[in-house]
Amino acid sequence: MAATPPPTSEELTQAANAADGTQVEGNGAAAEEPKKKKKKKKKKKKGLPGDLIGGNAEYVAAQRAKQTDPPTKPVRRLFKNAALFPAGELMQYEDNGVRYSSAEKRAEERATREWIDNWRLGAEVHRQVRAHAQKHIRPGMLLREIAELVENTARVLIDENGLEAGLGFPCGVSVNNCAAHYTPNPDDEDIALQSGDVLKVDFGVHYQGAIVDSAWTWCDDPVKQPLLDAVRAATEAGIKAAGIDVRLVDVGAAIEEVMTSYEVEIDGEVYPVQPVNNLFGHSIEPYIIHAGHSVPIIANQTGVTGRMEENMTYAIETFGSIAGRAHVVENGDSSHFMLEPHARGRIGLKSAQQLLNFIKRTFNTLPFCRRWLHRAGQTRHAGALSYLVKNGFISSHPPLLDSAGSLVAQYEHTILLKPTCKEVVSRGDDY
Ligand code: HZT
Ligand code: MN
Ligand code: MN
Repeated sequence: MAATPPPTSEELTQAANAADGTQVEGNGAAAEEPKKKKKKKKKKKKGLPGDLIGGNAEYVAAQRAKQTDPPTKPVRRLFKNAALFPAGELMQYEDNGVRYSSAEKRAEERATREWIDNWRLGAEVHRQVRAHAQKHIRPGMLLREIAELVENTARVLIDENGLEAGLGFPCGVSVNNCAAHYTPNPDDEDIALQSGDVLKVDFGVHYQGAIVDSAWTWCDDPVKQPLLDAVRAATEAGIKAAGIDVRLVDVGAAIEEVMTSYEVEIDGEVYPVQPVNNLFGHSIEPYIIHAGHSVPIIANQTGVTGRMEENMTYAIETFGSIAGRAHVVENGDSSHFMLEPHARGRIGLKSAQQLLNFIKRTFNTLPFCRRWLHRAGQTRHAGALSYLVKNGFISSHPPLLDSAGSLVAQYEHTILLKPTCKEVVSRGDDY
């Protein structure tokens, strides 16, 4: 067999977003310029990844240019049809292109095409929302304002519609030694972002249950930039290591190796960057943010067995810590809550039964926060909610804190292990 060099990730993505007559036929690009050349040639290019790919790069740029500033247009309506939603970054598996050029695998992928489009739409919304947030976040803003800026923009761009389309989970705005799962509660004291803070913005959007979960770290202090660089590089290493049949422990090892190759010098003190040893990435299933498989971020995580699987979606997220224990504990009032779908039994409190009914109708199994209950008119939910948590109908997810004085950074992407190639669906030009 001729040894054709396998395409690089960049070539793959370019191929996917390349101007290609087969991709834009009878759709957006054609709509852009009225048909001058009628039926030029109806060649079915047997290109890779064939008909599985998103719209071409020029078309995508042109549709993005139609968004307003601030963004107000639902992203879905910027694109002529779902097949033209932009692809994420396509990465070949480490198999010398066997899956990539397999007709059987391409056929399997075609069967999941609609799901891939759902993720691509959520990802494009995520990119546009975070670009807007990144332009506006500055010291002095309240964490509540940041979370609401993100969530309000995301609601509009995903064209929120009941459980069909909406937010995937509350926008986390966790600062410094808080690694994750802080979002303001309705009655929380206001906290302003300060210069030098290490802020993790972690939010999700979903379309028909396909949740895009992605996060970045904001910090305006250049001295701490190596911490952010370390975690971003570690997340990239995890993405690169990920693949069908790859052992989860090997993903953790790749992440730890890269993360620990960095150090940060602050005031003459040198701090090694350490992965937080009890945080994980996770598999994602429709309407389920944590579907049961955990992706370690250290080499020798206890209890981790098993491999990544074909057609599964994973959130690859890493957390790096300096000047602390690199270990988080649950601390403080919860802001993140989720229905326990299998909980059974009698509810002996009428207000709790009513709140549970509301939660099932409104969020189903998607995580929610107290601010979202409040804005939906459930302003006096505190007693009923704590009853539901105490009795196992609702799980609570408190803020996750490393030791006082530590600084934690996070980067996260959602990736699809498609039959022919992996897609870093939430990839943007920012991270
Ligand atoms: C749980 C509850 C929520 C999932 C990860 C995560 C934000 O830490 C196994 C691995 C929202 C998300 C989650 F309300 N968590 N990603 N983005 N949080 S997790 C987890 O609980 S369980 C990771
Ligand atoms: Mn997340
Ligand atoms: Mn996650």
